[in-house]
Amino acid sequence: MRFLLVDPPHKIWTILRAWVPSPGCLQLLGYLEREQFNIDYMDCTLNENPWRDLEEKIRREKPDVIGISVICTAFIYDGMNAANLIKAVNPKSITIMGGEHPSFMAEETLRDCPAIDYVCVGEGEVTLKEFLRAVEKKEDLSKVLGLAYLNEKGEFVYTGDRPFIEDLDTLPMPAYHLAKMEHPYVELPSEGRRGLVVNFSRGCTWDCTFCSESAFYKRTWRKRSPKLIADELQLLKEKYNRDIFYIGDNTFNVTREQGIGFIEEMLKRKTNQHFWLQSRADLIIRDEDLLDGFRETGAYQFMMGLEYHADSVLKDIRKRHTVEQARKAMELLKKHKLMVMATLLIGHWEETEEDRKAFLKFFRKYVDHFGLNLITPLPGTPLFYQMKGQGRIEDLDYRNFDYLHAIMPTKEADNLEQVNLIYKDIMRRYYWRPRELLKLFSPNPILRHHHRYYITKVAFNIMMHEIFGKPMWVQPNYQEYKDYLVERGEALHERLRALVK
Ligand code: B12
Ligand code: SF4
Repeated sequence: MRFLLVDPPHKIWTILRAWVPSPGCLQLLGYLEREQFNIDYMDCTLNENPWRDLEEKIRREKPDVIGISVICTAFIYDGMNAANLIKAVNPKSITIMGGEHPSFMAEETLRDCPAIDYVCVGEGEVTLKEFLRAVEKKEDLSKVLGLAYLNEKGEFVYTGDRPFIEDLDTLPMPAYHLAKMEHPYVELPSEGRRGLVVNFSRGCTWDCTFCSESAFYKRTWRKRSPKLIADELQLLKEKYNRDIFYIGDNTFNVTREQGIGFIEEMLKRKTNQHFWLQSRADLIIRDEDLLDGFRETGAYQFMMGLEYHADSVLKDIRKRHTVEQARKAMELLKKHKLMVMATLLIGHWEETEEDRKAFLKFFRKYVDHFGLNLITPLPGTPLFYQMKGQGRIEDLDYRNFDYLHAIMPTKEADNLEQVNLIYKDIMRRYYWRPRELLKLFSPNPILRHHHRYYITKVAFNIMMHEIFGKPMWVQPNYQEYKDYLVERGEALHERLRALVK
């Protein structure tokens, strides 16, 4: 039986132009390979003609089962369109979709897109293995935990929660050999050419209301042990020449032991690699004595979800740190010569122009990288249900659920366009300051590189667009599915056209 895992054609992270294989897909593939399945992988984000190439591959190879990975809500329609195309080309291929969004919205996803046969709810490895075995042996799929589907009567069936894998160290190394690691697109240009995104833990023990990660992993946290992390980083250096990483673990040092273990292991290996890690303000304060150690391993930046400058808002979103802690954490990072990347959330209901002035004043003093986001009620999160209940979600086009588009109005800005303008205005006010432009000449090579990249490639492009109407940068190989269908002409019949998202 042949299984193909597809990362469907979707937009890359335009704001930093990060173009990397999905760590989740590579982990799934490594696991299935160890279980000796006949597997294949297609990361459509790297194809020059992604829809055409996907179509040709399905037509040529007719895989028995095709998995579609959707890691962001914003990609759900891309995943659905991939399923539609697959079924149009080979109706016999069984499709199964996985990822956070379809897990949370399994019934909606299945009803919205009949081309998806199954949804894997939750963590994928064991469910997918059991699913593929059951398909192979024609066994009863209702016995496979973690599956959702519509039965012959069209009723929604959920087979029950799949327990989490207890020990992530039992998972094999992600299947980097199946990714196109040498493809020229695969890089993190804002950080450096040989960049990559990796992931060594799952979940988080906090419960911020807007966080889909904590909801998906039910407020639990599991991690790979430092030795295996170091093995993976070393392999990436030696075999793939990768030396700068965005470590995607939402909260890297949930325990001190994890931080200490990482530092000890990486100092032993001396791989001369560089890391952008993520953490929380309270954990940075707790682990102040480890910050020099982190820097010596090659860590250059901590990204923290500092979100806002007012305790009332932090309380409202259950952030469980205070403004004072945020300030202290930023000061400590600076003191230990680590860069501060703050991810921030604006667009709160009560927010006023005065608040935004105070917000900018507070953060611009410390922040090296300004990760401005608009608060987004991601499906599955407490915020989503809360906002839905209050009727505040005004845009239900999931394409826009990327933290960069307004989804909800505020009390003051009662239409979404106004909120979008507020976002752009803050970006402008932050970046076009002499102090920010001076970073272009910073003695810190990583900061200098990042700013040169961001200001010259991204911000300048946006400014030229806004002032002179010059075209914005577009991902050269991204194509809307509907445009592909137009290009491809009459070949697809009406029924399938109607399903296009
Ligand atoms: C890697 C990553 C990226 C990469 C994506 C690369 C790629 N090719 O897809 C980059 C850096 C480009 C990226 C970009 C963005 N990302 Co991102 N990213 C991550 C990150 C750090 C790791 C994901 C991961 O690998 N997790 C580990 C694996 C094991 O988990 P997993 O992917 O969920 O996969 C498991 C299951 O879901 C399931 N599964 C997944 N696929 C499939 C398929 C099948 C068939 C089956 C059976 C099962 C299955 O099994 C897997 C293994 O158990 C997560 C944060 C995190 N720590 O999870 C955020 C995250 C996924 N990103 C997120 C977001 C919002 C974005 C952005 C919109 C930017 C932003 N503002 O933050 C952009 C999207 C760009 C755009 N076009 O709009 C959110 C998504 C929230 C949501 N529900 O939408 C997350 C959760 C971060 C967060 N907490 O906010 N991202
Ligand atoms: S601390 Fe970060 S990862 Fe943890 S629940 Fe809050 S937003 Fe999510």
